[in-house]
Amino acid sequence: MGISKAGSTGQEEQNRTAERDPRKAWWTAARFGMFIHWGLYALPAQGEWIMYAQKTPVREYEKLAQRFNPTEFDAKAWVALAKEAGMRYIVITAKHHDGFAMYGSKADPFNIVDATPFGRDPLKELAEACAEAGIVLCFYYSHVIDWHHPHALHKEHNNTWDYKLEEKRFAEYFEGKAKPQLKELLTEYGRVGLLWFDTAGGLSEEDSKDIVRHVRSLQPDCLINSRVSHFMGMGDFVSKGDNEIGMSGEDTRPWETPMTLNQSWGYTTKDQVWKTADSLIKKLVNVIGKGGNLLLNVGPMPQGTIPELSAERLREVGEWTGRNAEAIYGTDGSPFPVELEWGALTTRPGRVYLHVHNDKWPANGLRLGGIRNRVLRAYCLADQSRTELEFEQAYDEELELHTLEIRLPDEPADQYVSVVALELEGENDFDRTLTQMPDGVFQLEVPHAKISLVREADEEAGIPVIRGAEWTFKLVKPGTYELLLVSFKRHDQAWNGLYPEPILLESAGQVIAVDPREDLADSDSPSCQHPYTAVLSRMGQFTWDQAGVHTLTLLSSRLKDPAPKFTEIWHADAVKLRALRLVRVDG
Ligand code: H79
Repeated sequence: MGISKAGSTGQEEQNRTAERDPRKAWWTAARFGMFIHWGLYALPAQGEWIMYAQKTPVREYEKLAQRFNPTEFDAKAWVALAKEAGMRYIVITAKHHDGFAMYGSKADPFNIVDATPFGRDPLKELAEACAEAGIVLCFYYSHVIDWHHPHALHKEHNNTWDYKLEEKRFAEYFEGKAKPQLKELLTEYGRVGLLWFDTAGGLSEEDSKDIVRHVRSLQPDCLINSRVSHFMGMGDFVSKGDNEIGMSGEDTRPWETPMTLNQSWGYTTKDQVWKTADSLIKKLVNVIGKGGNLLLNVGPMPQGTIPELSAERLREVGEWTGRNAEAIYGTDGSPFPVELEWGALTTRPGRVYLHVHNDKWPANGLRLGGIRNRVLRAYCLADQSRTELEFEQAYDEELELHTLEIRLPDEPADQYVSVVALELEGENDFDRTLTQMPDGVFQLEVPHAKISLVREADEEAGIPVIRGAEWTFKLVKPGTYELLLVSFKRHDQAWNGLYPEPILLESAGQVIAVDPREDLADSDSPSCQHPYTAVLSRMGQFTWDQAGVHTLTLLSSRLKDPAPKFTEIWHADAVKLRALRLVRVDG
């Protein structure tokens, strides 16, 4: 019996090849970084979009600089906190959308050295502190949006209260400010690990390529994120949407999730919705288990310190990353194309690490499919005496199924997430096909389906394009399953109308057509956070009498073009169709 590879294996191969790219190796091994949003906007303390939200005239906004005097800024303390959290790189806003340079720029006097009483260059100080501590320094640079410069032009978010759109000459901004400032950043601060661009809406393909060439000519090893352009495939790695965690197998290139600790980037007194250390660790392992990086944000205060509520969370995360470093840095994501209900999985040659959520701690042992190697030893990483855990391996010839059953200790060994390390004999050998795990729910993720066009859009009639997702999967436990559609819904959207037509499901001669409802909220999903909520819709039931390979198709206009030409991250989708979850109803 064989099983088609459902499109996933090729992508994973490419991921591993990319990780071997020596330019990117430091970054893919680093896994965890600190994002810092700091600028004049820290003073009004309502986030980095305040100038735009309040249409503050440039001359007014500039007055903030006269009051910006972060005398408590201590680069070494920030770098020490990043290090303590287990973060291996820092990305700081050298210039955000407000156009204010947080370093001494000769290209534009609207900068921290020339326009504030502070007069120091925090990026210089950070560069020194980072070099000393072995942290890689990187810069965020808003290359298209600039509300201060009269000629900056974005597709959507422009300063239209001071300047007239029709009088803008983009080249004057691009050649006169953006490129010269990038040159300063790439020539006066030593090695820059990566440049983190944002919101490229409206930037032509030619200008996007020009920026990439510009960066490469100054520091060839400096990595560039995909948001340098809204044309697909540019840069060295994929930035997921803000606070978006990638799905298993979704990206063929290395990727990173930029994420907030609360619900904001720049310092704000309004937002006190903080993620707990528990949920941050679960999100971190969810990301690295899919092969991604996590870039976790802090928004320092106007006097130059990182808010204590942020710092205390990062220190708590750091205790965990310190104990579990072996299961984090330099690892690969899971070879198995499924979300694991109990947590996440990472690997390195000769090792598999099971990141088990303590609140899902399996009392009767943990069962896992797909490891073909003989397991030599199993133990909890947090257990300093490395007490060996009992385990058993089995092989089902008919199903070609390798299973491992581990007897876990009665109590979790670590805080929040406990890592079980497995030592393998020989070279890692995993079954990467889409196969049901022996325990828990089975989720068919959209990136692991073959997507095809079912019906073209009829724009006149207002009918959207319908696509089909076809999964080929190996079912291990035959029986009747409840089918749950997994969607991420944007917080500001009403459910009605998000799915414009019924969803059609078909497998083994069974057909269901249902308008998905907002039946259950999945508040426990580590891969979903504000501004999205995970929603489950009950679609009905299918029965499969036989174990083995089956196919299931899903038809919806919400299935996206698998090879789009553009990304439009500044327009986050109202709803994201993520997966179909199969829950066995008969025990
Ligand atoms: O730097 C952070 C954001 O400021 C930036 N990306 C992260 C890393 C970002 N730029 N644009 N966007 C995010 C999307 C813009 C969303 C908007 Fe709005 C919706 C702009 C206006 C309405 C969010 C809500 C910002 C202001 C109100």
